[in-house]
Amino acid sequence: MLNNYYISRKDTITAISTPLGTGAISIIRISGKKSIKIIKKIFTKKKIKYNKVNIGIIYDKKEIIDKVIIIIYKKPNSYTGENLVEINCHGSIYIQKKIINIIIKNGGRLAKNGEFTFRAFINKKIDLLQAESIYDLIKSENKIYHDIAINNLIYKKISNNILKIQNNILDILSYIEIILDFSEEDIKIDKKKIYNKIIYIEKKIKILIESYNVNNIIKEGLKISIIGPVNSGKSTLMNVLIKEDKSIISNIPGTTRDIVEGKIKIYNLNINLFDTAGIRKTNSKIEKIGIKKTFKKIKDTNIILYVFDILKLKNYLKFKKEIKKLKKIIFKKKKVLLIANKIDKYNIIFNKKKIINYSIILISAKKNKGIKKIYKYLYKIIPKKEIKNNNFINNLRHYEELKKSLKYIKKFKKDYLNKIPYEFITIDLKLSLKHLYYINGYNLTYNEVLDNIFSKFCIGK
Ligand SMILES: Nc1nc2c(ncn2[C@@H]2O[C@H](COP(=O)(O)OP(=O)(O)OP(=O)(O)O)[C@@H](O)[C@H]2O)c(=O)[nH]1
Ligand SMILES: [Mg+2]
Repeated sequence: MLNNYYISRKDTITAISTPLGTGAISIIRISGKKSIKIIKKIFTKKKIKYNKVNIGIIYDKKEIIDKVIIIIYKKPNSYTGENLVEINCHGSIYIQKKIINIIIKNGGRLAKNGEFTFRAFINKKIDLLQAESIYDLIKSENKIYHDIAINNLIYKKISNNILKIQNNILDILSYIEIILDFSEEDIKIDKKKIYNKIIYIEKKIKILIESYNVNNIIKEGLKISIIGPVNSGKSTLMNVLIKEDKSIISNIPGTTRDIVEGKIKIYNLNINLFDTAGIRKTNSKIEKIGIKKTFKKIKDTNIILYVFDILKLKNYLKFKKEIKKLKKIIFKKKKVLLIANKIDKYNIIFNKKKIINYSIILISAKKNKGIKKIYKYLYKIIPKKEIKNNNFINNLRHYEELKKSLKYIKKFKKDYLNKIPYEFITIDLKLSLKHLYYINGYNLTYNEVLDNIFSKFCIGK
């Protein structure tokens, strides 16, 4: 149901902006046209200075309610972009409620959830991404979440990216408009210029979409599955990596059944390792369950460490075929590192660095040889730059909108290359733009999306 923030945006709103309860002080806000008039009615001081601290008494008719400090921010230089009053009163619940009641009696209305921030957005003080990051900031409980919110709110990293893409789409649209206004003979159409812009837009959107992964990695840690045939040394490797004797090791094939978890840190990033049941055909009911668990786990991981006996490389062509098959049924699009284990046991020379696009390294888990190469590989694939700059999409809603935007850009590109007349294909360009507007809120008419976003906030924000 719509909260109708938009319809009632001319009202003067008020709310307690600090948590409701007893505290040393409490802050009450009033925003809107009548806010200054209301405060003048209930506050003793005749001469109130703007943007300065004013100390005085709040009265209800003749009854003294509290000695307070008020600050008046004149529009547009306030949080909401409207005339805004902040009352710092003592934090008794009685005082807080009383002051709110007096304000309402004098023409204010109780604000709805997030209505102050909604006004900031509608008055163009902040864009939608910033509004959402204010919510994230309030909710942030640790440094990571705090940093992400600050980056969107203060540095506007994602906002700026989105804006750039939008401007490029607008460029193409206006160029096409000119083309349509004139006949083709009258102007020289720079087809290359349009095409380059399309490619640029597509690339930029794709980068943003992919960056959503970084968000998951930072929040949930990097998930790595150690998989491979039975007895290949997966559990041995796991224990070496976590420097702990956690997973049971034995020369009996099919030792590991339940998934064993271990944690390490690389580049200050949490890495969750999962030692899994070796994959083979088996009649054991329990082992079968273990193998099923392995397959399920793989789906949920970012990286696969595929451990196998180096002996397998003796018959390279056969092994390559095996990997091809694994790629099709298990690896799919995941990042995979091939790990040939037990170099201490078998003397096999192998010089290739890759097998069908997968990096391969040679180690001995038992003798702790070559383990550094695994760390090196992991370090290399961690998106360090994005993590360092906190430059990534962290909101599922934005991610979904970007995917929609990309879909239309792709469609436009295809039709453009197929020389379908401009007047028929600009619609896709406009749709692509529309979904980007849904992210930063530009040119957005009031709708349920906005309602959902702001109603998540608490009252008083
Ligand atoms: N020589 C040698 N033996 C190893 C090496 N790594 C593991 N092994 C031995 O290989 C056997 C199997 O090791 P595990 O780590 O249990 O192998 P796994 O892949 O976890 O086996 P499952 O859990 O049964 O699938 C054990 O006897 C290990 O000591 C290695 O680098 N060199
Ligand atoms: Mg094992």
